[in-house]
Amino acid sequence: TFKRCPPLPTTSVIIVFHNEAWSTLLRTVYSVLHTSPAVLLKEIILVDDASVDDVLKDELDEYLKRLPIVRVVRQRERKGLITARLLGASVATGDTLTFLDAHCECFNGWLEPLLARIAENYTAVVSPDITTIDLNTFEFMKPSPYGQNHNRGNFDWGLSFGWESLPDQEKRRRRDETYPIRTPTFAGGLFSISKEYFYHIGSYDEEMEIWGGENIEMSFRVWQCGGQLEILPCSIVGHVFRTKSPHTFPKGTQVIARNQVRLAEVWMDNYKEIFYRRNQQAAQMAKDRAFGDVSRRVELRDRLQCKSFSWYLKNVYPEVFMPDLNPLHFGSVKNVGKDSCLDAGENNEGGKQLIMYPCHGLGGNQYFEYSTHHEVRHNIQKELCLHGTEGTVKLEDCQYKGKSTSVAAEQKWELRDKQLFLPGLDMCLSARHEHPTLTTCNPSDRYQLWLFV
Ligand code: UD2
Ligand code: MN
Repeated sequence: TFKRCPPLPTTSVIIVFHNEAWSTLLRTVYSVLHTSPAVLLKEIILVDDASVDDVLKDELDEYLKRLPIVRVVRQRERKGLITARLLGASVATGDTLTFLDAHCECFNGWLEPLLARIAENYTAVVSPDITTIDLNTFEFMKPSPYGQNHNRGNFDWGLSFGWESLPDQEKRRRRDETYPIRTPTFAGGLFSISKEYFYHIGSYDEEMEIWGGENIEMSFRVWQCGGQLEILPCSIVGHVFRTKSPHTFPKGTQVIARNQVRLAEVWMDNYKEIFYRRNQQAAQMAKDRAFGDVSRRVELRDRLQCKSFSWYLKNVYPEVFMPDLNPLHFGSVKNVGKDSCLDAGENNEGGKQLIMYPCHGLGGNQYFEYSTHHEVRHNIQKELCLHGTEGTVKLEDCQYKGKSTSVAAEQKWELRDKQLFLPGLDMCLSARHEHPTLTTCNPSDRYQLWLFV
């Protein structure tokens, strides 16, 4: 077949910001101007989400008079990046929309691959390969020669976004280094989409507030409703990744959980329960129906005849780890003698001892499941199991990984009159010391009694 070069669509670059530093904001703007062919760049729209920094008001307007292709629109009230992006989109005149965070640097040649892919496939929602701008030196990490260790986006059952390397199946599917990478989720800040398709597919949930969750919502929605989410390795943009959020949350950080509940209610079917078990705050909101009205989003899902969440898992993210839909017990594991809870401790990705910590009832590091295979699993980002050896107890990768594997003796616990008994070693879990340990079973020792609460 003979393929013709498609004419590339134009784009409106939309950059939302709240109290962004002048230097990083202008660096983003100039990098777009210096790298985008004039015929493709319709405009740059800066959306001010009610910044309070004075320089971002008159001084910015004054400065931008010299760059007529750049305009500023302002959201009067601080409502967050989701409605700010919607405001930007509503005034955009390009064929496509290209969203960027306000602390990026576009690398030479970044734009054309994004637009070419949309020209080829109207339903493709495409992200550049995002490289790091150093948080301290603001140095742009030059991309390694194309084709090395690409990452794609995933999510965990706490509904946080994460990166992972490509599974073998995806590596095999890509015929060469220019090939789009299919990604289960995207980071959400840097992407291009046909403007018409953006609205067709439901733009954003405009009742989501401030920050968070909208990228996972859009990821599920695009895939379930017939689109494709891709990372294009030939397009490179740098981004300043921060270690903690610099934003204020006028209504508190529970808006993040609220955004997540909204997306879980609309897109995740029964799988939402897996999330709720891991986030008690979200579970409570769902129970009290304190997440606003989602009926219009449900209507959208019906109207577009979107597929189920189980279709998404099976076809888009078959590598996902699937916790039990119905574990025997779940929640926090409270020790009777110590009146505190089993806790994974900070950043325990396996290999570390656990701690005892006051029960906070939020899930997270204190979330455990007693699986149908009698493991005690801590499984939010990874499948970690309570692993007992002579003396110490740690979290380790679960040995049981499905059909052709079996549960290791070190990870198989019996719940016996509130004792967590490890038959393989004939010992019981105890909270008598700083870290949970294994000791000789003694049913009258209250430090050996545990409750799932
Ligand atoms: C990531 C995304 C970000 C967004 C977020 C989840 C990338 C590289 N970044 O976090 O785009 O999808 O996940 O919600 O994909 N902002 C406002 N109003 C606010 C808060 C933020 O306008 O109330 C602006 C902010 O100035 C920035 C953009 O929104 O330009 C994204 O915020 P961020 O940079 O703090 O998010 P990030 O990169 O941690
Ligand atoms: Mn950012």
